[in-house]
Amino acid sequence: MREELEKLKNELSNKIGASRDLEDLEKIRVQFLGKKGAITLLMRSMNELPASEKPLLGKLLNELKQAASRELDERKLELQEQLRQKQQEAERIDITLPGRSILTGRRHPITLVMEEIEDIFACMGFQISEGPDIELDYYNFEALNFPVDHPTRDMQDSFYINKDVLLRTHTSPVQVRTMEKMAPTLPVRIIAPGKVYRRDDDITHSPMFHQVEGLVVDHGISLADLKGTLLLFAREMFGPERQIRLRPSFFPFTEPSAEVDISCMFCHGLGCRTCSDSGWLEILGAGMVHPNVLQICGYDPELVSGFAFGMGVERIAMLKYGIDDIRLFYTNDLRMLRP
Ligand code: 2NL
Repeated sequence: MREELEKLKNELSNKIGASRDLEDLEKIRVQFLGKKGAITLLMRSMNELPASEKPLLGKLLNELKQAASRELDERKLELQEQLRQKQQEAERIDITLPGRSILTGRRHPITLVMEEIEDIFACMGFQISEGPDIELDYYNFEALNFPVDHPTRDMQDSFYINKDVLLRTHTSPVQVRTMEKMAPTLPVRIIAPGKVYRRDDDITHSPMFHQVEGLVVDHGISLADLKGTLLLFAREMFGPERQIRLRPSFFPFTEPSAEVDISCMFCHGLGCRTCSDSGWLEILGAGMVHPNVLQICGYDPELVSGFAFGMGVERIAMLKYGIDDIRLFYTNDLRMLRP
């Protein structure tokens, strides 16, 4: 019996020594210490031994069992450590490799300029108003005092969906809708930023572009209010030394109407290529809201008056960033978006 135990012990040690991984080792544990394992069976057969041999053999058997457990545990730790090392080796990160740089962008110049315009007017107490890009002829032309035979009402100049529906050619319909909702509440003090559409395509015109329009309606609004507001805007946008000038013009929805110029910030009024030697740059159109428009939108032109203006965002952005071809904004040149 003693010899048998010695043999079993050697056999176990050899097998443990030869085990290559944790599964191997588990199989060995079951072989010796499992329910039907060699050591377990021996312990069960103790009953059949003569009483005189029990104490000694029992002791030896217990020692064997403990030694087996210990050896198995030790080998298990060893194999676990081996496995851990192998995994670590496989997952090793070369911290000397250069990192992958994260591509960052920034807002498109059109968005930047539009937000800057919004901020300047928001500081003067204007609310931001928005409306649909697909508009009714009524809001785009009719309510704005356009005569039926006006050239932009022609199919050649605007994108019609049917005879009553088109892509808006300016953001004025947003202001008409806002007045219609608000009337007769005062004051109306809004700006309408957004996309507009016209059948135009060259280096200074795109079939889709952006506009910001502004509108103020209240008691006693005069051309002086318009001039003061636009002078403040010009100085915030293009520098504190800017001057503005108003030249007579015509729009169906304002009377009187004006083109508004700022003193050229490239040559400070001396004359240069950008301002065609005039010293002035045209940046927007404006005027006093036509009484017919006020009437249609629910305000009494005998009691209230208003001023309005409109500017092309692309034109402002081209002047501000020295961009000479409008199409650069829309051709996905990533230089437009690099920080
Ligand atoms: C331009 C000129 C302008 C307006 C837009 C307007 C809106 C209403 C009533 C009266 Cl609801 N006027 N807007 C007025 C004058 C000029 O835009 O050259 N835009 C690019």
